[in-house]
Amino acid sequence: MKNHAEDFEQAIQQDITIEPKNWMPEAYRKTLIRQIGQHGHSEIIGMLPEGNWITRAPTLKRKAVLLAKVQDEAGHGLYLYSAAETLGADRDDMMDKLIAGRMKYSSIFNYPTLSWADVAAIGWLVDGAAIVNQVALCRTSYGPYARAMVRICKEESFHQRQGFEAMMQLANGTPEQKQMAQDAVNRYWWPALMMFGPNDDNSPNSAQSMAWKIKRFSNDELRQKFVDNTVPQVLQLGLTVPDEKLHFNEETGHYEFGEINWEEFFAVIAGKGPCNQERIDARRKAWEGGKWVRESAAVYAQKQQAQQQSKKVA
Ligand code: BYC
Repeated sequence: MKNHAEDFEQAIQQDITIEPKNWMPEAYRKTLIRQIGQHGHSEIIGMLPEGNWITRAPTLKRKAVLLAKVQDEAGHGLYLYSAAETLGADRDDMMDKLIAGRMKYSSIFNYPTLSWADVAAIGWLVDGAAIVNQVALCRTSYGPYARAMVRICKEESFHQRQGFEAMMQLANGTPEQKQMAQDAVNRYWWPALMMFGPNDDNSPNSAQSMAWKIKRFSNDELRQKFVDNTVPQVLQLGLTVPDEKLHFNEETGHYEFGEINWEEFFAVIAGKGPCNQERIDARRKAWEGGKWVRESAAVYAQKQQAQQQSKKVA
């Protein structure tokens, strides 16, 4: 009889998804809990910069759309936490680690939303970058993660389109509105590129995650795809990319771009970005403030269970 490790390897080679009840190497489980947990935290923390503009959206329509988008992100966080739980992770423990700075979330959400155009830029650029990464994750080797991604990607594409549409209105509006749109691109372009993680030769987790088919493409491959997709959109809006080195290479068919400020990236993921403290404080406040709700729900569930059991006995 073959051993578990061989069955696991064979499933990976044959693109058969790994399911919660299947045997898996401990390091595979840990890597997934790390990535899915961080991904869930990113969705939840990601509600904050945009949530900041719900009361100040310029029209009722924009407010309704933004409310729905922010609620979608909450839903994504919950699917992802559930997917992590299928691997034996504990939600309270993940939340404690986030608040204590022992679990990461996407660097992008540590930048402030200074104007309405930033909300449009997040929808267009940040959700746009997230889609490029997440479409690849629809084929990730762990079944519950791959299936969560399918629904998430559908919602993210709507987010991306509404962001582009909001940006288009600003770019075609008054000179002040166009300037606001350009300013948002100037501040969000590089952080959006950083979302894909460090360069391949500086990405400690990539080789193993690619071998296990958790990741299907490398950080640099996905970043390039995002740049190639997005530069024509910036040009279509009549805006510019804040990168003097950006140019199209006719031979390769790709845009070549300048060097990312890696010092800034590593400072942000080490907790030293412009809004890290504010984001964690907001999560801590929500987590502590919601304690009585979680406790009441648990007591209610226990009572319901006890009542059902006593009915069965009777
Ligand atoms: N930010 O070896 P590497 C959204 C960390 S939310 C922070 O390449 P890996 C949305 C990395 O974790 C979408 N940390 O790692 C929500 C690792 O540290 P640890 C969020 C980063 O895992 C609301 C170290 O750097 N998407 O769409 O192989 C509103 C070395 O990196 C970042 C996801 O979470 C970063 N940008 O690859 C709007 C996608 N980059 O853990 C929109 C799922 C790297 O060893 N995640 N690090 O301490 C992934 O695909 C992969 O985890 C990454 C990194 C490509 C991000």
